[in-house]
Amino acid sequence: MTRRKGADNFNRGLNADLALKPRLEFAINLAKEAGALAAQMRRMGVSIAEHKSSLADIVTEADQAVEQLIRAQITAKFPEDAILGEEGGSTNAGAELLWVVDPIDGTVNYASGFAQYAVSIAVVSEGDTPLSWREEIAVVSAPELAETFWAIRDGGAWLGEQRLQMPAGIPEAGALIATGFGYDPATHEGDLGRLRKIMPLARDIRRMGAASLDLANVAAGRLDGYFERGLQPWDLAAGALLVREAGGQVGGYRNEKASAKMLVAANAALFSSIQSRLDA
Ligand code: LIP
Repeated sequence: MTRRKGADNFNRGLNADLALKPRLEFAINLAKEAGALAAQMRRMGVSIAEHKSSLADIVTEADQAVEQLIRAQITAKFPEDAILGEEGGSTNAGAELLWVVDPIDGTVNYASGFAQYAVSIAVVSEGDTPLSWREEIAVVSAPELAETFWAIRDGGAWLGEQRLQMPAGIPEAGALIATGFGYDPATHEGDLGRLRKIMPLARDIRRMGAASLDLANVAAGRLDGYFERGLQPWDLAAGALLVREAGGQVGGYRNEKASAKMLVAANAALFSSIQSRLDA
């Protein structure tokens, strides 16, 4: 019964575009396989391979190995598609469909031994930046939380076989809101100033360190909202579709799209309140 239910959910979760159906099933299985590799490498002990924008901005051997696995499998299965990944840049630019990959989102959590990290894979069309693309498929898989979120445009957002639908309104006790801070200490004063503006809306704040899981938790109704400046395209691509397909809104500052400049995700009421306060 479970298998039939799962298959029904899967088919119900597909939109009309049949080019996406094989990519969705493939992406879900690939994200789970990649997550298992990340978890296995951590059990064996991983080291920091390099530092990027600052001493705090790390890349582990697992980030590199997991992205290599993901790239190799996408290229083998869908050689006509393009890939944009956190560690390997972009390939096959100009293709109709672009895979946007964060091999381990929440790298600092991963390196520190926390379970809050995820493999984030999205397929987008019509552009190669968050300001131009349209998200088609999303998978966020957290191996050590045993949760895989997925979505397809116009086909809903799902946690495994459970359809996700965000609650409306702002809780009377205040909203549970997540945020994050960049690796560059020079940005912290501004980030804290924006947090100060949002705090009157919140019952409490969470800083969990993985944007894709913050967005997945908004889609699942565990968080009421999330905002963060400085996100990379691969941090937000999959999670943004999860939130929209669960009935939420994703954007940047008022009348702007989500980008490194700002991302805001919440239901309509809280989304508007957060944007108003950020503009103040
Ligand atoms: C992380 C994001 C997180 C942000 C961190 C970092 P990474 O991505 O998921 O929301 O606060 O600064 O950018 O580097 O772990 O892929």
